[in-house]
Amino acid sequence: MPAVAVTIALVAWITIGRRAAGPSITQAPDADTARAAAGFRPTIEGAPTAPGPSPDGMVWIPGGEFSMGAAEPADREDLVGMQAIADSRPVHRVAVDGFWMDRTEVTNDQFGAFVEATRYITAAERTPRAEDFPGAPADLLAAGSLVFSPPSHAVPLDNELRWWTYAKGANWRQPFGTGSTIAGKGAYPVVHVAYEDAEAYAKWAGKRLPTEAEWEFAARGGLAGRLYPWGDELNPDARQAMNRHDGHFPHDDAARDGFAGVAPVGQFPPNGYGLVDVAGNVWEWVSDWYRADYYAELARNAVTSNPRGPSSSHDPDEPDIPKRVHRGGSFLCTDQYCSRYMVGTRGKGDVGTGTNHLGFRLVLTPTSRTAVSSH
Ligand SMILES: [Ca+2]
Repeated sequence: MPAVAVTIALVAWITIGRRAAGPSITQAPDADTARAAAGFRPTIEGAPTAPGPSPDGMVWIPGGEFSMGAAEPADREDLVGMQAIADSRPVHRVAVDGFWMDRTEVTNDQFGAFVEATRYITAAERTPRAEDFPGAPADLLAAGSLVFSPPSHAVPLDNELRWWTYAKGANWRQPFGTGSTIAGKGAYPVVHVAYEDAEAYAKWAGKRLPTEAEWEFAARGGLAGRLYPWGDELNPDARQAMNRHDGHFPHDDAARDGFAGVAPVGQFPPNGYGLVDVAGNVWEWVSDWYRADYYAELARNAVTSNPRGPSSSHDPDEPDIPKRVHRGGSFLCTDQYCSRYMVGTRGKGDVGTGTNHLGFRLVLTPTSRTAVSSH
């Protein structure tokens, strides 16, 4: 297999994440007892009042102390799933300072303003260099990105390349490849952003990517130990609460949540802090390096204050690929394959790679407030 193809295959595996929990996750009759047994204790919120008016498009996250991570699901049938979210355990106690967070994922309109102001060129728009892929045929060295391209029929779920394609010309402006467009999609989350692209946008905006702990504290919305940002029911009150893959994965998305594929931001109710789409729609970059054993390290502390992630990346499955953490799941997550829209679970990805289900949102700490521009 040519180097580029190998890279694409690896990237696909990384980006999609390994399959997660099983078909149904049930709560014990006494959910509070089950949560306590799993190590969850109540969230203790910090500063409930923001130290000033919230910047446009941001909401105040009070910070405080909370239990971070995911319990082992009660349904043990899917052992692959259990293993896949083992990196979200043990549940451990973390404290974070208060901060503002973007209410939505960064949109195409917002990213477009950044590109217009800076002429920034994203990683997916750059032609791969031959020296980085020795031996690769020249025609494979084309700028592009990974696009979800579902088959027309059911397929075994053991090879992600059955539904991921490296599409030439795919980038944030052309999310499905050469000839596609984001016209009329300004309110959709920007996708096909590598980590460096998200950092470049953050620098321009005077903000930063959240740490993984900040992201989870914010996404939990003040609740403790719940499966989802809104509670424990996948479809509370028989309504869809997020944009996910809703049908038989990967070929049939019934779109009962209203969307097959990515949705404009903010189509579902906000969580307790006013954040939308912290479950589903698109994955979100956070600033922590990924290590599968990081939570075990933190669990040695009674409480860890403002953790910023390990000093380097290490994924035992692919130790040579530097990865940072993804959070929140995407429109491709389903209880049949990757249920990591569950708020305590983690994703991971090669820092150099975006896809059409990966975006980001930013945060701002009060001490950095003066750095915020008027974008
Ligand atoms: Ca959907």
